[in-house]
Amino acid sequence: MPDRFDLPAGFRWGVATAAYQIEGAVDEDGRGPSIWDTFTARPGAVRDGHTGAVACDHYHRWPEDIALMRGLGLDGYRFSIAWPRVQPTGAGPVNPAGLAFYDRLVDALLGVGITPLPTLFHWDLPQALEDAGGWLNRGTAYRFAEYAALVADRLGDRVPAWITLNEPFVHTVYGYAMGIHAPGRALMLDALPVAHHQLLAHGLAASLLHERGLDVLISNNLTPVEPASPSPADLAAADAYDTLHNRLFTDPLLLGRYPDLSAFGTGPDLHGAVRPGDLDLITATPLTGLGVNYYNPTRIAAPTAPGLPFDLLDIPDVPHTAFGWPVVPDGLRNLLTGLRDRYGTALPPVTITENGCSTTEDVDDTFRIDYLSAHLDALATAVAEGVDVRGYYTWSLIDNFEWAEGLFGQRFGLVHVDFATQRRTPKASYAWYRDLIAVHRARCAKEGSVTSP
Ligand code: IFM
Repeated sequence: MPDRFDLPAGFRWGVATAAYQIEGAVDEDGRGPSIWDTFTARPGAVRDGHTGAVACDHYHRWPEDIALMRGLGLDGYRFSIAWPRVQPTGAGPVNPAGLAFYDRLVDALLGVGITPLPTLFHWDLPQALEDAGGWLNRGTAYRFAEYAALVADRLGDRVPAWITLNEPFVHTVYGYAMGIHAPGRALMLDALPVAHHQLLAHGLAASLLHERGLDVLISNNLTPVEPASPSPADLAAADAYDTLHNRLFTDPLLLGRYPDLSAFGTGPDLHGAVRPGDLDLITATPLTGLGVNYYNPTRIAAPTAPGLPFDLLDIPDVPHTAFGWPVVPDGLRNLLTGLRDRYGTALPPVTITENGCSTTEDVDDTFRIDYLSAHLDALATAVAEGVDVRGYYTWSLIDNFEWAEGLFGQRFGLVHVDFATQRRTPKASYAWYRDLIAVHRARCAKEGSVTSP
């Protein structure tokens, strides 16, 4: 069986974070309010009333965090840019102090040999845009493209590749359908236009990035779906869930059409959101890469109550993370080979833009090391089976603000953060990841020197 050391030469190693989860400094240097500032102020919305107002104080402590990344020997760092820092109301001219923060960050990363991989939207929509309808408003897609161009004009001379959106599935479902993330709208299936407007935003921004000679990716949370049994009812339910979680976003991006959404009570116009020509805009710029965020597979059964066309089940008899997510490393291999089988030559090279696990306060951090090593071995197997995967960014560099779960319960970091003192302490998985990267590189260099003339 191939293992992580068999990943190809040139494979890129990284870590990932997101602005609202680490930066803090929500009132500094002209940043405008985001939907997460509003949502976290809502009583009961976030565990223990936590907010991202300080989070990891990365806005001030970024040199220390870059030193931690340098210690890992990374190739790349995936972070997100806070739209409300750059355009406080989501429209109009740049806030120079906000953009300057990312300018300094990019230069400092490049100074230590780490390639920046920014995500333009990781859920922190400017509140002013939400007040105008948020992602239910088609105009937000056009505002996003303007923002993307402003940022690319400033950083594109040093940043070669860009991720437009992070996990539009999660933002649509948690933020607008169920209301457990910002902006806290519980619209259920009436949230479907949010999916289309995000894809439109991706397409519009991708063209502008491409015009500037930049590479474009999009990251979504994908899950292999397993039916609870081979019964026709469970198979149909699994197919419906797969359509919603995976194909709703990936089919338009790669095939230029929406999947059959009749199980969700809509045709291919997503409740009238899709206008003629939109799918051409979404696919106008071929993706340089598909960002895949993988955490766990999903087991699905036929619904036991009216409403949605599926029930979600737990996967028993496997370890579970602190979040209760089942740990199934081979799910990553299934997901990747499944993408290859479904999309064939339409599938661009894949980058794993998130993978990791939450624990509570760690002692020896063995759980995380086991999780990461098993997932990387599964990834190497998928690569050996022919899937083109170019890199792996583990979630996350440091413990951070885990959305509705707040600060303390779900720790995803290679580095522990004491949120009272902001002291960073590398965990055992930090040393493990550092050593893995070094050994993999050394092996590739040695093999290269044997085979080169
Ligand atoms: O913390 C999140 C991240 O913001 C998006 N992907 C999943 C992670 C863990 O829940």
